[in-house]
Amino acid sequence: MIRTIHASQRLDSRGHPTVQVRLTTSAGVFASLVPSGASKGAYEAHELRDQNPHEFHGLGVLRAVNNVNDVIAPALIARNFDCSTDLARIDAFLDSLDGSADKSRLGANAILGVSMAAARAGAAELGVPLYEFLRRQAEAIRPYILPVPFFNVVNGGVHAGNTLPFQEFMIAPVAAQTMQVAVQWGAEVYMELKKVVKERYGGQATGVGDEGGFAPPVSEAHEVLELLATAVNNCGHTGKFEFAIDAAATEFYRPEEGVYDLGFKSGRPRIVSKESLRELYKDLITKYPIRLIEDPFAQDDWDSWAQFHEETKIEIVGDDLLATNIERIKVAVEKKACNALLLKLNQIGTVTEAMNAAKSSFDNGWSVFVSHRSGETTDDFIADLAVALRTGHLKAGAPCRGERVVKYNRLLDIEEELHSQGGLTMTHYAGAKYRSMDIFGGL
Ligand code: 2PG
Ligand code: MG
Repeated sequence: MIRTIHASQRLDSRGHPTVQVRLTTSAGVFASLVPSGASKGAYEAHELRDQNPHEFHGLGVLRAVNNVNDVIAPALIARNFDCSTDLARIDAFLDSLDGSADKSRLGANAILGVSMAAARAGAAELGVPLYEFLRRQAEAIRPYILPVPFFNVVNGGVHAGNTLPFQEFMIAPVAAQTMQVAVQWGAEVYMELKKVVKERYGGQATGVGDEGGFAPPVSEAHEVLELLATAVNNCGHTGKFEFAIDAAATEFYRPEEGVYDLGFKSGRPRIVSKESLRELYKDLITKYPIRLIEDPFAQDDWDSWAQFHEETKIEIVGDDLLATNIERIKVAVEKKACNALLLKLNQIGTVTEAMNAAKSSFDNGWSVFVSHRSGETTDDFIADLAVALRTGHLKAGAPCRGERVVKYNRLLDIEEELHSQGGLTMTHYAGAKYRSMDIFGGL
């Protein structure tokens, strides 16, 4: 039974206010911190901000905090839910208490904080780790799968001050055999990349963006991919990594004209047609080991998505396109727009709905890629979530900045814990098979 629920305003990794929740049961106190995006899609659940220009430039979350303390806490406590068995019911109750279609009344940031803390309480009451509690909730099979970490080592788009239009350039150590080796290789390439960036662009270029990746003064994707290839080769890791891009193309789409502006950050337009953008991706895929592209097109440019999907075999991940929303997933399946879901808890607002979005994606033969937000916290919930749902891959930024490495460190803890309990029969690192994993089977 829940005894108390208390929310407070705290800071995220950008120094913006966010919601912290502390939920108490007989098993202890369980906390959560809610993340926040910068390249937000139009179909995401509503993040409630105070809009008071005199505090935090309007970004305060005291209304969301008060909604937890004054509305959610009394109503939820009165229902006598048991966190160990009732997470789905708790989440459904939170959704109905809000009553709006996009959680705009109470705020998805208020609701998610409570949902995550309730899941932690449920795990503690059963005496199991969070990943095991979430696995049971999702009715996922075992063995556990440790996800391939997609390290975002070069930042662009709205996550960095350079003129690079694409938002994220990721490296994935698919040839590693364990999470421990995967993280080591990722960190080695990251350190080497710093040297390469410094040699080419000077020491000032080694500052990092919102997700811990470098943000050198480049504008072209192929320049970045050259840097990545050089760093990987210098480390002796040739052939062991796949590359991935999150273009976050909604940010540079011009819907009135139906074109994309690759110069959107430089003040000098560099207009490309949908066809040229598609050709650019295809060219990059043939030249570099790119196996995943996220948001190659804008959230409403369905035809471009479908055409690109038909023409390439790589993983095409819907982020803004899907917003972790089952209704959007249905449309995307119908239109054959993509073949993978980007799973972000705060896009939908409860743990249960996010898990249902993952299940529906797996049901349709897609893969699922778990994600952090660019405004993150030291909460490591998504590491357990990725293991629980057997998603095979996850992105949590560079192997740098506390709010990023806390997720990778948690995955190392989980691996160590599982190895010490059951050896390799209990757990596998997904490796190159990350796309064929799901809650029902694989490996
Ligand atoms: C994305 C995310 C996380 P943001 O676009 O995938 O990397 O960025 O949280 O800013 O939406
Ligand atoms: Mg994205």
